[in-house]
Amino acid sequence: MARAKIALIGSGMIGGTLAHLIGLKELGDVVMFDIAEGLPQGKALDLAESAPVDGFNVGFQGVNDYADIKGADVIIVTAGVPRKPGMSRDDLLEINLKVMEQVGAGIKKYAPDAFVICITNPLDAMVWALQRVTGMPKNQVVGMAGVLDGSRFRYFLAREFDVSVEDVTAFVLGGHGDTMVPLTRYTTVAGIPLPDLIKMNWITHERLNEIVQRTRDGGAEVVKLLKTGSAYYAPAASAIEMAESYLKDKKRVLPCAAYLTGEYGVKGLYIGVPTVIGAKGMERVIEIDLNTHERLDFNRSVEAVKNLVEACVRIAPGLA
Ligand code: A3D
Repeated sequence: MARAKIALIGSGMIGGTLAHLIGLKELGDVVMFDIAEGLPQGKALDLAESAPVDGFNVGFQGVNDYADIKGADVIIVTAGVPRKPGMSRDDLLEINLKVMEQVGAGIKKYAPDAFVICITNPLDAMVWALQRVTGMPKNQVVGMAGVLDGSRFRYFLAREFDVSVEDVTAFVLGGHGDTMVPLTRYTTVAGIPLPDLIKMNWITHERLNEIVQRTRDGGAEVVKLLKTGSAYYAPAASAIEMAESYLKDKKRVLPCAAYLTGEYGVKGLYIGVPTVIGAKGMERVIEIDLNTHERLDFNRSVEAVKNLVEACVRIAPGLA
């Protein structure tokens, strides 16, 4: 059976990490695309030279021509610019929207049957623009954010409780911005929800609120430390989890930015919600019950995404 073909559009910090993880997990052959000449070729060669040591059989190709992504099964998009200290994700909108128009045109022409995972920020607006430009089925184009935000929340909680990260499950919904919604009621340690852990005196409300806020600021915390760019190990690992669920038809229940057609009372926007990812792409949106407080937070987050999409339409009216 032929190996899967995975195209990475953008071969920067996340792109390079994605390629390395794909090699180590032998998920498929990798085509690394970038507008910078030599960058994808150099990274592809370097990664290929690590294969004999790590013992994996995966091809790496670095390219500057969209024709080389032809027939890709999965495409992960990180093309664009990341944040610098002091910038919000939304500050990247104008420049990255232009990048999405180029990337979308390339995907539409050469790999319209691929499963596309967008990572470029501001995520919920960029994945919306990418779907609009490609015209691809909406279950075939998704955004990665919830797995990463959830992973940050899980890590902070595991540290707090001094338990394995494996036993903490978390739900972070809404847009991937300052208004994201970590749902404490649906976050558990080995199935025990956080409200019960408060009753068991594992944590106070106040401390939990601090961890929720640290989760919301998780991306900015890394940006501030790095000074030159944003996080890439955890974002890459998160997108790989989604790609693997698609390629192996695992039907993992993963939060992702999915196109909503009335679920959660939202129509025509990409918003972070729990989904099932399998061989048919984003196969199902899972609609969970939100209480009044959670619903208010979620709606506030939806409003922020709506404003970003409206800003996209002002810049590129053709996308409406
Ligand atoms: P970086 O290392 O700068 O890589 C981006 C790459 O895109 C560079 O190699 C550029 O040459 C390339 N590029 C720029 N314009 C184009 C173009 N028109 N066509 C093709 N390639 C182009 O950034 P990074 O890998 O650290 O981050 C990539 C994106 O992911 C940024 O927008 C980040 O904000 C975003 N990001 C999102 C998350 C989420 O959770 C959603 C997390 C972290 C970063």
